[in-house]
Amino acid sequence: MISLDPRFEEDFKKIRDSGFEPGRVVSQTVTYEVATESGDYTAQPAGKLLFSGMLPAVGDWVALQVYEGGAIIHDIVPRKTVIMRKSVGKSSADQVIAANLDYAVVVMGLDSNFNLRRLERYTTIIAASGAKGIIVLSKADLADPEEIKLKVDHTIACAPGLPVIVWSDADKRGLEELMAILRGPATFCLLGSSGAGKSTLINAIAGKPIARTGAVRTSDEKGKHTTTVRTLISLGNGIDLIDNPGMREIGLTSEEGLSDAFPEITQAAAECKFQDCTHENEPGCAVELAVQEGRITAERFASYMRLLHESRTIESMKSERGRQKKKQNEKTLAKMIRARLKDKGRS
Ligand SMILES: Nc1nc2c(ncn2[C@@H]2O[C@H](COP(=O)(O)OP(=O)(O)O)[C@@H](O)[C@H]2O)c(=O)[nH]1
Ligand SMILES: [Mg+2]
Ligand SMILES: [Zn+2]
Repeated sequence: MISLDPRFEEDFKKIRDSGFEPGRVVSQTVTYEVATESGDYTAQPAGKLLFSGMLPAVGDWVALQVYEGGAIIHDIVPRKTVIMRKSVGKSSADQVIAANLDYAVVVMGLDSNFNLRRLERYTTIIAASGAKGIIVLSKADLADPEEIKLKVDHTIACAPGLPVIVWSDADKRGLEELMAILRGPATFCLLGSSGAGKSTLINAIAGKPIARTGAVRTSDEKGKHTTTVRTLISLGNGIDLIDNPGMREIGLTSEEGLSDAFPEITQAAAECKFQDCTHENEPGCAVELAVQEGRITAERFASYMRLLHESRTIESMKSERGRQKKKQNEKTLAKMIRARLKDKGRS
């Protein structure tokens, strides 16, 4: 059971008018779990959705048809936000992490987990998603005040404009600050590497142990993956959490988000002599000048260029795949037409 987000009321009305029930996808395995006001159902997507390739994701609001023994998802409400990453491995395909998120909370430890370059990856995919980013620096009890201050300053510089909250489960500092931002109705997710303290934070937000926390195994240095399926959990007060399985790789799906995640570079680039300046030894490059003058740090510039090259490689892989697919479809079609003509010739 779920209470419906009043911000989608118009969409829900349309769904009811067409004889369906509004619901939200709360988990996805082979089938979908959809929660509605009347109960939870295991559902299959309608053929129409399968053919269009537009499949529901956790967090989607959907039009559900409930019948005895099952349910069918007929339609997906247009997503307000969608957070994506490149699917793991060599494939260039996009993978939807979650839909209709208001906030994406990056959890990063103030211990050895602290990594600004990884943070920039997160803020880029968050900027591309349309959700608002929040940075939580966890395990503050493991660092001394001076170290915390330094790391907070670096974090602010690498996540311009985003709130940065220092949090410790030991004394619960920072929790109130975070809860003041996560006001319902709101859906949020936590991003961060295994062992960063996501599950511990979830339990603190929920006020009860709903997520399993795992000590970092020392034998193989990997955090235990305690979350295996992406699920939406209602924490009360209209706050919904989408819990992700741990993510080792966070590849960009496009160039989108980079300009927002690196505003100082975007700003400087507007002053480059050439509009299509690559910022690599070009005459009149305002970005390189800003780096030389220390207005943009060398680390931020290098990070930006790395992510830019990575996203462009992915984009060209995707368009190449699209071209190949189109060619394949045209070939299949031509074959079909030839076969038809042959049949006609026979009859
Ligand atoms: N000292 C300290 N340890 C923490 C804190 N938060 C989490 N941990 C520990 O870090 C480990 C990983 O935490 P967990 O929440 O499971 O991380 P997850 O993999 O991101 O979900 C566990 O052993 C937690 O007890 C904290 O604020 N302070
Ligand atoms: Mg966890
Ligand atoms: Zn330039």
